[in-house]
Amino acid sequence: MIWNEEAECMSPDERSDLQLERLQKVVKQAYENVPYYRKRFDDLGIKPDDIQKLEDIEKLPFTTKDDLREAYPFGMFAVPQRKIVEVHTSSGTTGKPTVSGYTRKDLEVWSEVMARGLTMFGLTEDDIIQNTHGYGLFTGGFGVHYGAQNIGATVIPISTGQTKRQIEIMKDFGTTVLIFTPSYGLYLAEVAEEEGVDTKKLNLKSIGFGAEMWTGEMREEIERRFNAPAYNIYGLTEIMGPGVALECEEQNGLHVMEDYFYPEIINSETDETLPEGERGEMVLTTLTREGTPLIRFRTKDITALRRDKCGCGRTLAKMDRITGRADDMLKVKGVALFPSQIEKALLKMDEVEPHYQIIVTRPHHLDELEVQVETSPKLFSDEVKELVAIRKKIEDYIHNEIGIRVNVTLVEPKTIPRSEGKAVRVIDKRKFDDKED
Ligand code: DLL
Repeated sequence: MIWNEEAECMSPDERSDLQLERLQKVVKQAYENVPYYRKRFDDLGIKPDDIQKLEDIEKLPFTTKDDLREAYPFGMFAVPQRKIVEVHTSSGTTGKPTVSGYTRKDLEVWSEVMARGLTMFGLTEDDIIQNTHGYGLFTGGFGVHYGAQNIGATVIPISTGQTKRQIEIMKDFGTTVLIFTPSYGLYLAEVAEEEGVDTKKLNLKSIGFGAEMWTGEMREEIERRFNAPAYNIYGLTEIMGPGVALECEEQNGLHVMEDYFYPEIINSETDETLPEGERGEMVLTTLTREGTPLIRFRTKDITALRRDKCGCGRTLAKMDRITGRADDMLKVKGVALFPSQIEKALLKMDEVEPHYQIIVTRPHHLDELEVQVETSPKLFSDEVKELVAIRKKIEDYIHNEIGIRVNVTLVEPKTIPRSEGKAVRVIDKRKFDDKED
């Protein structure tokens, strides 16, 4: 089934016309109503009228997460605040988050794109969908909720956590569609097994999962454990939340909701736009967003776009699943963090050297973060009692900085490998790129 055949199966020419019309409008709105865009455009000598064809988008400046942080909290709103009916923020726990503001119409678009995606997963009004995404400032909970209700399915807004209860409800309510982040899904399966519940025998017909990177192996494991196909959901707070792109039954790339979000792939070093099929950084422009319209937002997510015919009949371009980042952002337990935040915490302490390495693993399907820190030579000869106290102190400092608890290991002075160029700060053992392994 296709939720909105007219929009999803439109001819490429018709769609380009629609995109251009919407692009011209959104650029004008941003220029007229967001001082940040007016200044950027004026500095570059660009006027909204310069957009005469879709390729003219390349004349426009990029918007970055830092630009949004500077406009914190409401500086990017293109409408008066009374027109904003909901806000969400990015998941970073410290520093200023980025704020996304939604008008009533923006929420309608959100529920439309999510309804399209959930229909791809087979959701109908006869289904019972259990949404384990967090409801709150995180966009996962509400995005899925709006889309599922638009379809008319029965939503169980259980949110994250309470894992045993999730399993009980799944069984008792006869959940048919389950939504989770891949790591939480695998954890859920593990707990179910411990509880003696056979997840293969549940009533599930499909699964939607996203919000973080995963491997082909992880998908196989999820599908095997729950005995249901699992479909990828991509999105980001700044643009909308989940619903920017979703996977159809072909399970081979995600259809980008191009009539609402204009995708480009660029070389993140040279900023050049790349042709179809080449891997690079995804840049997105919101085509109808009223609350916080964004022009050429640099997602830092690495992917490629493809326009070959899809067996499902949709003509929306497809993006490959995300397998890397153009920066060193890590998503650990669903929280975005940068190694620099850990460094900042370490620099506050006299007892340790600023030589550290972050090791991310996923031992029981849940992320674990270990920070190895070199002690100073003096400290290393101290008593164990002292070392334990220091370790606790570092853990507290880091917790304070990034909002999640990590395991700190103190290592001997000069044992963390030095590098000639960029230091290798992060060793991510979760391995997301099957192709490169
Ligand atoms: O994670 C939105 C979302 C919620 C997507 C629920 C899917 C399901 P943020 O917290 O702002 O928003 O994080 C956005 O997460 O730039 C990617 O790096 C990463 N990400 C999101 N979806 C995927 C995915 C939500 N399917 C950032 N695969 C993005 C890989 C993903 N990475």
